[in-house]
Amino acid sequence: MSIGALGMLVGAVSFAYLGTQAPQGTRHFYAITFVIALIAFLSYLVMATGGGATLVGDRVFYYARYVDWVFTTPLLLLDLALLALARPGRNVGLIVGIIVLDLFMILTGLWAGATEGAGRYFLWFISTAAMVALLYLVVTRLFAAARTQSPGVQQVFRTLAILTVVLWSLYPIVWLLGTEGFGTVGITTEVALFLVLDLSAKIGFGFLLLTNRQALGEISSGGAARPARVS
Ligand code: RET
Repeated sequence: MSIGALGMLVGAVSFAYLGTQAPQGTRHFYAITFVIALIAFLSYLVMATGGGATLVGDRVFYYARYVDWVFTTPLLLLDLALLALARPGRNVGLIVGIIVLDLFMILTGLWAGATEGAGRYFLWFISTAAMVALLYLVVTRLFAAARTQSPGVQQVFRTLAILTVVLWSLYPIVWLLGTEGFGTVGITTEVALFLVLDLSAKIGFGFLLLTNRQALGEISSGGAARPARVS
């Protein structure tokens, strides 16, 4: 957990620094991604110091993860949506829809993790169904919208969206294998796996986005080929 806290801190500080050199009109990407890393840092710090966990039956349940995820996953999706949509204001319905599915996924996941009996697998299934629906929206609607953006933006969007689909799909699998699920792997392995996923999905994602000055520069110069309107 202290490795997680350190990794997130390095990310947050780097994103804040990169933000001081943000191309005009792209500051919001730096701000959102900085806040993601900061929230994750605080969550890992709490867990590293022995907090954010409780006993469910005879297993230790780290609810601090879910507090982190409930704030950071909508922000990650917002980064993706703002990248894909040339006119986010015209697609508020789509953005809200994706975020509502995401919150539903995290909250039913939290409920599953806090449940002792076999009913937790049903909640896991509901949560995973919401994840599939939200990733489907990302792959269909956001990909379509991104096609109207400049080549650099399209490229970085595609990379980040694929990274998101792949990494996010691994979370329910780790959950099932770990102590909340079948207990195939112990708590140490579970913590390590979530750590790698969290660092890749937040800090890896952030670096790929924020160091791509060419794509961000195209946004700042209004480089969209055609304003997107998907509905
Ligand atoms: C849970 C368990 C129940 C089923 C599903 C889950 C999905 C979690 C996801 C988390 C993503 C977190 C990220 C964090 C920050 O980087 C809650 C594990 C579907 C997709 C990306």
